[in-house]
Amino acid sequence: MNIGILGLPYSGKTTVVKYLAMQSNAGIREQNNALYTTLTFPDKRMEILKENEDLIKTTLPHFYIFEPNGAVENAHTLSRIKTAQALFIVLRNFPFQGVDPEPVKDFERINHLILEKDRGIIKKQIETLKNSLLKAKFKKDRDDIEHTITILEKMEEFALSKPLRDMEEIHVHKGIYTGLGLLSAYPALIILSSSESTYKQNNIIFSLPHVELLPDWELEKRKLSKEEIKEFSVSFSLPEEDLFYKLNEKFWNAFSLQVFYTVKKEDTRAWLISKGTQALEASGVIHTDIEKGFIKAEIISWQDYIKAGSIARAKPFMRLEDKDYIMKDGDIANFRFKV
Ligand SMILES: Nc1nc2c(ncn2[C@@H]2O[C@H](COP(=O)(O)OP(=O)(O)O)[C@@H](O)[C@H]2O)c(=O)[nH]1
Ligand SMILES: [Mg+2]
Repeated sequence: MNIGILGLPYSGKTTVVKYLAMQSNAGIREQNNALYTTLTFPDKRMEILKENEDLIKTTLPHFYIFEPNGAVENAHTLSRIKTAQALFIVLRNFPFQGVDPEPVKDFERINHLILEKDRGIIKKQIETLKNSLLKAKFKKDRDDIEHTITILEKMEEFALSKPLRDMEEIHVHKGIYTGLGLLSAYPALIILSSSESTYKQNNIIFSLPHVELLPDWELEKRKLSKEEIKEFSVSFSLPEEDLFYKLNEKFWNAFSLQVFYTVKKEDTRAWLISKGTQALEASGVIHTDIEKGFIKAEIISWQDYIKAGSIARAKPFMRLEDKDYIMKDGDIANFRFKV
């Protein structure tokens, strides 16, 4: 999954990229005028599985993070960020060159820029479609185009006042908004980038989920001794523990994601799916052949696994589920299929 980093210039985006890279023990790459890194989260359930089942190799989901180099409204930035499936919106909450932070105002500015851009894209697309309507020979094609125009007109109106992600049933039109790169529809999480002087100073409310982090401080911390960290933390009322866990807590709900596990000694994996995904689609995340030949899903819920303490002892709790079973977070799955 790709996550694009969006924010005003000097809001701390690159610092966030470095911070996420450090947390995930990943490198940073610069290519095509963008910075790239990989984000992974510690997974307590995987730790438990590893211990209980004596696993040799485990794999967690990777999130590909990229920061296009350029201003939000810049065409390059927008065409690049369009390829993301979700956004981190970085807001400056540290004084920079004598300028006090105004994260709420910055957020409004970003929203405004994105909405304006979205309306422009929609308008242009409606024009294009109206032209092709004149040329379409078959009724079926004309109906399809007219249907899309109706949706776009609704979007255009909605985007006059609110981001498209607030529109009812917007997920149904995912093909449209990702195709056109209508960023106000993309799921987003705010990273409030704070410093020692602003951390937890004000209770800021946003219309999106947000997490307050100390990216610069935590990068600095790596260079300090335990005593220095302690001294600094006390004098500036900063948390001694790393705040990365907060991102982990917010992330999954903000993007409506969860995992299921497939357990094999040599190769145990956590697979990324959206909340509400059915067993059939989940099986296809592993391999399309499994989806094509799907028979049943053998499911052990995470709660049952914990009660039993091992896969072997959890066998009596195993349920056989059909294609339309809605996967639960942490399910341990084995899909029966024919080739
Ligand atoms: N005090 C402080 N400075 C920061 C913080 N994050 C970034 N900076 C500084 O702000 C400037 C811009 O940061 P950068 O990450 O390059 O921002 P970008 O332009 O959004 O990528 C740099 O000089 C950083 O060192 C922070 O949390 N606290
Ligand atoms: Mg940068």
